[in-house]
Amino acid sequence: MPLPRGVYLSTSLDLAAFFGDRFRDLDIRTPEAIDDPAAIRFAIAWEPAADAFTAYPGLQFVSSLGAGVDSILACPSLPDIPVVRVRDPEQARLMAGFVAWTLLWWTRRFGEHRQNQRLALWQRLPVNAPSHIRVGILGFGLMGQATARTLHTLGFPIRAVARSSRRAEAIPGVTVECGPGALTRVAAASDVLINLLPLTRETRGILGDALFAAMPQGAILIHAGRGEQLDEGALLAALDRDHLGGAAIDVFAQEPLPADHPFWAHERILVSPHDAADAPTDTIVAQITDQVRRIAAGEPVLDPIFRDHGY
Ligand code: NDP
Ligand code: OXD
Repeated sequence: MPLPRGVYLSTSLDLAAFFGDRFRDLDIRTPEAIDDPAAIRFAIAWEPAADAFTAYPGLQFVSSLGAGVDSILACPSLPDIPVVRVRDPEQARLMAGFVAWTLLWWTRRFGEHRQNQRLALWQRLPVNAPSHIRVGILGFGLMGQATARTLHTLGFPIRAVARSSRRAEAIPGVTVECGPGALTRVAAASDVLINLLPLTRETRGILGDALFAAMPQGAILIHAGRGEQLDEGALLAALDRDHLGGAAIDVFAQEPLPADHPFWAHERILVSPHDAADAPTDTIVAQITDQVRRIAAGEPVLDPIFRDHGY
């Protein structure tokens, strides 16, 4: 018996080209190639258009292309059906590697070494040992916990923030804070602050003047959550008055980052093109195929996100 059919819904990515023939067992098409929209049972979405879901009354679930579901939940035509995401330890390890690399770039002063290399200048620079560099991680889910484990192994003292400590897996030596004031308390005690929060009503714009003012002088920001969480003007101001020491930014309010954006040329901002941790394509294919097999067997999808929480 053929498996249920699906549709690709994205305004920013050519999902059909991205997957090519990787979905060997599934028939998934772009909206233009679908002749019977009522027969479509699932969607793979990434930044869908406002009316993207309207044409498909028989949808049983929607899957994100990755960990974040913010653009799907924000879509006005999203019906009341389960939304699933990719949950992949390998993607989380990619994130942990990205964060570890950027953290070490700043704390081991590689930017200065690069400049010195251009001048053929042999200059040993003093650095702090990991045990003297306090790390704060905003978000202690799949990405945050993998990152905490990696940084803990390197010897950094870590405090993390979650919404509710119930879901937090205990990692020896990592303190998890929740509730009112947790973000500010952790930011105030972080020489390096890492944002790995999902974009929700509560987290939109949280990286702004108030949080930066709470951070210690010279602190570093690593931001790989979502662009809408960062007040870009506030970051520039905090860097330019030397309150913050530097920033590594992977996600932006506008992507691709426009060519005339001030972040590109800023000496103390490390820009990466939203590729901190792409979910491996084989995993996306395997997880979505598994979800489709579940609905074909009359079972509920695995691990839908909590729509009320927004992630
Ligand atoms: P999870 O859902 O596993 O974890 C989210 C974490 O954030 C949880 O610990 C949750 O708390 C916490 N949280 C949510 N809202 C709040 C809040 N208001 N205050 C404090 N804590 C909060 O998500 P992932 O770790 O898998 O991914 C997180 C985000 O990272 C994604 O949504 C995406 O935006 C971004 N991402 C970016 C990538 C990139 O390449 N730049 C790649 C992958 C992800 P609790 O544990 O209590 O639920
Ligand atoms: C994701 C991402 O959410 O890559 O997976 O941003």
